[in-house]
Amino acid sequence: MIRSINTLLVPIPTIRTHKLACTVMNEQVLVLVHIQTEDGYEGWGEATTIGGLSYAEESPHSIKTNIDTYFTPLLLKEHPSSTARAMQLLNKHINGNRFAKCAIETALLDIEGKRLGIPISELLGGRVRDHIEVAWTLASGDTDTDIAEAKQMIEQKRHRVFKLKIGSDPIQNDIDHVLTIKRALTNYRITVDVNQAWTELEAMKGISLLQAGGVDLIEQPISMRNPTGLKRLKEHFNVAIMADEIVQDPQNAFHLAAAHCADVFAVKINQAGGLKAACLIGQMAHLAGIELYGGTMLEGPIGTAASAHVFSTYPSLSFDTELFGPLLLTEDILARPLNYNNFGLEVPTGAGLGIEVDKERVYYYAEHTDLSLPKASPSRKYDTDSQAETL
Ligand code: MUC
Ligand code: MG
Repeated sequence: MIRSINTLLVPIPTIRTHKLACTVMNEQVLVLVHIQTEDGYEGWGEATTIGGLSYAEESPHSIKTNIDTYFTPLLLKEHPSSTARAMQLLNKHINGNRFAKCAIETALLDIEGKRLGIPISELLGGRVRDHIEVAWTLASGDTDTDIAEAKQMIEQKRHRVFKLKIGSDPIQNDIDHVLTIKRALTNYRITVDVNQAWTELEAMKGISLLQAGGVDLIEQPISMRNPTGLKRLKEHFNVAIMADEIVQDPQNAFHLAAAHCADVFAVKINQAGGLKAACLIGQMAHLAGIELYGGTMLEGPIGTAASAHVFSTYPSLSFDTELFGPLLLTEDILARPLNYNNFGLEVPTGAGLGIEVDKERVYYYAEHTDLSLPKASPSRKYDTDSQAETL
């Protein structure tokens, strides 16, 4: 039986400025859920998002408020006897709130795995890989700094796939930036993430230049509200077009997969609404012949470990992952860090998430930081509603 559910906001500075089309980050606010049971088990989950409300519809503050006000009383009143029943209860009584649901499900699966003595990957159907390749995102905002950073990562055998965040500058400047980096790293896979910043017409121009320059993958170039535009781009270009923000819960992913709106799906556990939902999306995409990529909301080690368990079960993961979130942070919250080596991450093998959270440190950070005012300032230069379209 669940005894307590605590939701903690833990702000951690990033190792450098991280610039996306929708926000500029100098810290990441981890949203952590800590569940304890009457019989002495405890589990952890994470619902971290990017840039307050600039990326998704749930913010760190709304996630905490909604868990404390709605999720916790419901779970403590009904006492569901398993993770599956708990999620069914939450889905029946609570609309949306996929990030919050993901954190609760992760913590409950962590407990279930510990109780049974098996890793979460095995509760999700079983892993088919123990090591997953991890891309690094170059987003310092400066081309030379990005090239130096990439070369250092290659030398350290940390990463050999690089994703560039573009979309906040004029298209030609972005293209020059990307192609300069591609020329400096000719033998390495270079991808770009536009985070919805282009119109379809801008995307036609931008992608043709990126394709000609040898870029390997284009992520979410246009609004998430324009699925048929994404399909048109996918059909027009040979370079792989990846859907990210547009891939949300399994039902919406089903429609996207059935309509073949993209070559690749980036799956994120929070965006999907949980670990089982993320597994379902992966299986569905695979059946529809869509390639898979393991995405991140720049979570810390808890969400990253949970994601690794999910991605370890995918029948194929041909575009690898970007589970580098913990490496972007100046502080760790685990007693022993996740094991990054040989250009990737080892999927933890211990019971549950297979990690040990440094509880004292996490509670100390949560209690000693003033988070009364959001720090990120949204800066979208486009209006997603103007391109609205229903699937
Ligand atoms: C996104 O849009 O994919 C992933 C890497 C990164 O730098 O930002 C995230 C979000
Ligand atoms: Mg993306």
